[in-house]
Amino acid sequence: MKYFWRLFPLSFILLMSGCGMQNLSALDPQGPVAESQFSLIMLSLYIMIFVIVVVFVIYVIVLLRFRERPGDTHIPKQVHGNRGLEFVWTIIPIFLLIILAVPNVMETFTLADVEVQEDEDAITVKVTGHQFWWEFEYLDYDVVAGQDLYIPTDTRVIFELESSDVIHAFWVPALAGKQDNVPGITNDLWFEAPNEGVYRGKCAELCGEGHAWMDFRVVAVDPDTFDTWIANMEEPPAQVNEPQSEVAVEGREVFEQNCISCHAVGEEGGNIGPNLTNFGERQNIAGFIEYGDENLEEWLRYPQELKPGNEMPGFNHDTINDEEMNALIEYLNDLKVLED
Ligand code: HEC
Ligand SMILES: [Cu+2]
Repeated sequence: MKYFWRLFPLSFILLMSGCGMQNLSALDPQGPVAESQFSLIMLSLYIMIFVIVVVFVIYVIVLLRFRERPGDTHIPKQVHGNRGLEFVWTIIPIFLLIILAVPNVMETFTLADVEVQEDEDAITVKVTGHQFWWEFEYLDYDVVAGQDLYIPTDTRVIFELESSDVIHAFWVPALAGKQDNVPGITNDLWFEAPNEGVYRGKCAELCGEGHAWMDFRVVAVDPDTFDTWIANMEEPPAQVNEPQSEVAVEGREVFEQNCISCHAVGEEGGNIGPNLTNFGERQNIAGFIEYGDENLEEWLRYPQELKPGNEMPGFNHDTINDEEMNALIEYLNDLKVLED
């Protein structure tokens, strides 16, 4: 007990900071899907609070009124049962369950019916879960992106969820509930983001060693910016195709020798790892490491220590020396499609 009280403030703070974490909360719903799911959560919560209050009030009354008092030897009258009471405590829960079930079932069917959501402006994105990163293929365009999901605001985005290996789950708490990515099956989901901003997403199904770091970002931008983004991802601007500085040109060579079999930039490259066409605009490396030169070098040299079990090999000093590493990092930093 002593430890409980000592740990209490700590766990409380941890709990609260978890809730307040920017845009990673289902309790701060954005857009129609999250809002309707939130109202269902609140409906269930109110009903549960009502039940708890009623039960506790009756419990306390019974405790106080019917307890044994000193000197009182009276034995209450024995009864076999009470049909009226049993009727009441069967009917009330049935009634509460109906109040809970009707909107829940209706909303579940409405949200699951993705085809109804397909209007002219809707865009479709195929989301493939990989151990331990996310691939976003924009089916209306010729664009594949890794880790950062750019979407236009106030536009319906329909997702086709798939997996290349094990079961993952696509979850952006502020925008919608979670949905599984199952190998061999395509699951649907849709949502809409009313406001510009960054919404954090997570893999919500234990999928292996690196699962806890399988984070991604949803970047909601205004529709014009989105169009520019799409156009520039399809045909990257000069700085991506032809590195500007001498150092970056050297970096591009290092990239072509070591990385291009797994990573694409523009049209060229493999797809074992995330597409890096707009890597310079990430806020995180591999979904969870703060973006920066030192961290990037750390990732390129020791990816297995940072995210155990992921599919990227490390590059030691014999493979890529310090000078080549600096050039490579300069090249990667320049991979931007929205800003110069
Ligand atoms: C065998 C395939 C393979 C090779 C070769 C490879 N990578 Fe990777 N890389 C991956 C995979 C897979 C990931 C995703 C790791 C994860 O997050 O689980 C990744 C992730 C990354 C990331 C983080 C991407 C993001 O969106 O945040 C960067 C940056 C990166 N690699 C750069 C490089 C560079 C530079 C090279 C060459 C020096 C290289 N990689 C070579 C497979 C590879
Ligand atoms: Cu996963």
